[in-house]
Amino acid sequence: MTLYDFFLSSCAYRVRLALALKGLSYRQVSIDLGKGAQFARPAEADIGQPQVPVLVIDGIALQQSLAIIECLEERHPEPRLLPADWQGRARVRGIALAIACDMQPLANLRVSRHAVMLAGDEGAATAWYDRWLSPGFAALEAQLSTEAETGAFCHGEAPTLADICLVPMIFAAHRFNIDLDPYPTLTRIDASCRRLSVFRQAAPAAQPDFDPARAPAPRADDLLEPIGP
Ligand SMILES: N[C@@H](CCC(=O)N[C@@H](CS)C(=O)NCC(=O)O)C(=O)O
Repeated sequence: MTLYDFFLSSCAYRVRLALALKGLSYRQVSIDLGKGAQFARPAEADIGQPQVPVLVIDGIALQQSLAIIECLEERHPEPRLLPADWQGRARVRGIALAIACDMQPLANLRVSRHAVMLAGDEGAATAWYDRWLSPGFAALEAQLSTEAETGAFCHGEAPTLADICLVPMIFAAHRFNIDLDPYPTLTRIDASCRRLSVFRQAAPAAQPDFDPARAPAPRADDLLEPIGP
């Protein structure tokens, strides 16, 4: 398998997490979004919109992180990324889609660049991210802090597709200097995930194309020893 990836891409981070949780190895090809490489992807990855991730399996290019992860779940069912019960699957997919459909698209590079262009002010990006991401985090915090299904992770005691979407969205928020203090449940879950070795493996800082000069400063818990296999 080949993953067309970029260390700062939160959507590619989702796919890296799914691959790591399932113990699948792959070849990474970096598409530097900051340098416009998404507009000149190699032919085998040239599918859909000019973006990452693209995962190529047996010569077939797959697009859209959630569709890619569902495909991995079908081909490699264990460990499960979706609960066994339909109610749990609906809840996990609901959390994942709240992030993937209602939050991340508004923080995408081409969208924020357009907002900056219309405002004529580089500083407008921060206000833009805050305007669109904070209400999404607030809604998730209200849900996850009150529902009995929330455990150490978004849904119970093992990571699911919901955590796979949450952790990269919090990474992006940290990068965009969004205040995360109002969301203690989300930051607790994010911290539990990021202590796991398997999450560390997929983290931006562990990628071959990682560039510290373009990455946000590490968080204090990034410096703690990872736990688990
Ligand atoms: N819905 C897509 C979104 C993919 C996406 O937005 N990718 C971003 C990086 S996170 C990208 O490649 N952006 C390039 C650009 O905006 O020019 C998915 O989940 O895969």
